[in-house]
Amino acid sequence: MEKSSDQSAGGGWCSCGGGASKRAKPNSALAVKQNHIQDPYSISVGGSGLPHTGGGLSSAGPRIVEAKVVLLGDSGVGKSSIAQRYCKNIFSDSHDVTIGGAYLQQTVTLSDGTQVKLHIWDTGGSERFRSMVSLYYRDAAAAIICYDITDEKSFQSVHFWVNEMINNNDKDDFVMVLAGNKCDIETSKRVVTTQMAADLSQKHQMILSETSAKTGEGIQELFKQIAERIAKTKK
Ligand SMILES: Nc1nc2c(ncn2[C@@H]2O[C@H](COP(=O)(O)OP(=O)(O)OP(=O)(O)O)[C@@H](O)[C@H]2O)c(=O)[nH]1
Ligand SMILES: [Mg+2]
Repeated sequence: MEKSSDQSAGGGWCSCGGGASKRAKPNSALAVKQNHIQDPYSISVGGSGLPHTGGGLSSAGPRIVEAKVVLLGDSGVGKSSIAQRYCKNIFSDSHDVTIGGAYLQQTVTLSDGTQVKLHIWDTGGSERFRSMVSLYYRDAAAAIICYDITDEKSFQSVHFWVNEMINNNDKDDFVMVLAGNKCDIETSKRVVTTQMAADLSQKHQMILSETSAKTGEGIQELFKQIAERIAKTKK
């Protein structure tokens, strides 16, 4: 794996007001029945936080919030690369297909001292894993729905992943983020414009972000924004 020290905290972030608003669950034929395989929720901590007083720091120590975050999207859009960049600051040019899901963890410290411990589930986007992926977003506090800005099909699939999340998540106040990845690739290859993404994110009340797992652009901001939203929701 190629090691990189590049962790740009550049642009790429655009919050379109989405987030943890309550969502109605539409009827969808796309909902997938859950299989009886290892339930990732039994190993991960769900969306619940620990007892706290509302402030970030108190005599009892910092407020600690724990939350489950799931990465969704078609195969090859860069979900694992985003997770690896964020948690390990590494990037690989190879596509190692994720089978089922992979777990990573990272803690974000907010400006008021609150520590948000993110339990990150990176899921496999390949069609053959779809039936098991629903296990990973059950009770997630946030979903990062990824597409590749050079691949229109992956953008069209966002509807599928949004419906999956809405129909299979037990909560109705989760945060949804739309992440357009691979924004380092030359402009002539881009097929999904920022405007197209902004329209879609507004429709589904999602936070919008453009990222590059390769350069690190937008990655830190993406997770920080999620942590802030989750911390706010749990007050
Ligand atoms: N240029 C560029 N390539 C990227 C970026 N992110 C990922 N890639 C490449 O895209 C390919 C797929 O990346 P993965 O992270 O494995 O994709 P994935 O979404 O996890 O795929 P599945 O596990 O099959 O669902 C790899 O060859 C990565 O190197 C990026 O930001 N920019
Ligand atoms: Mg993967």
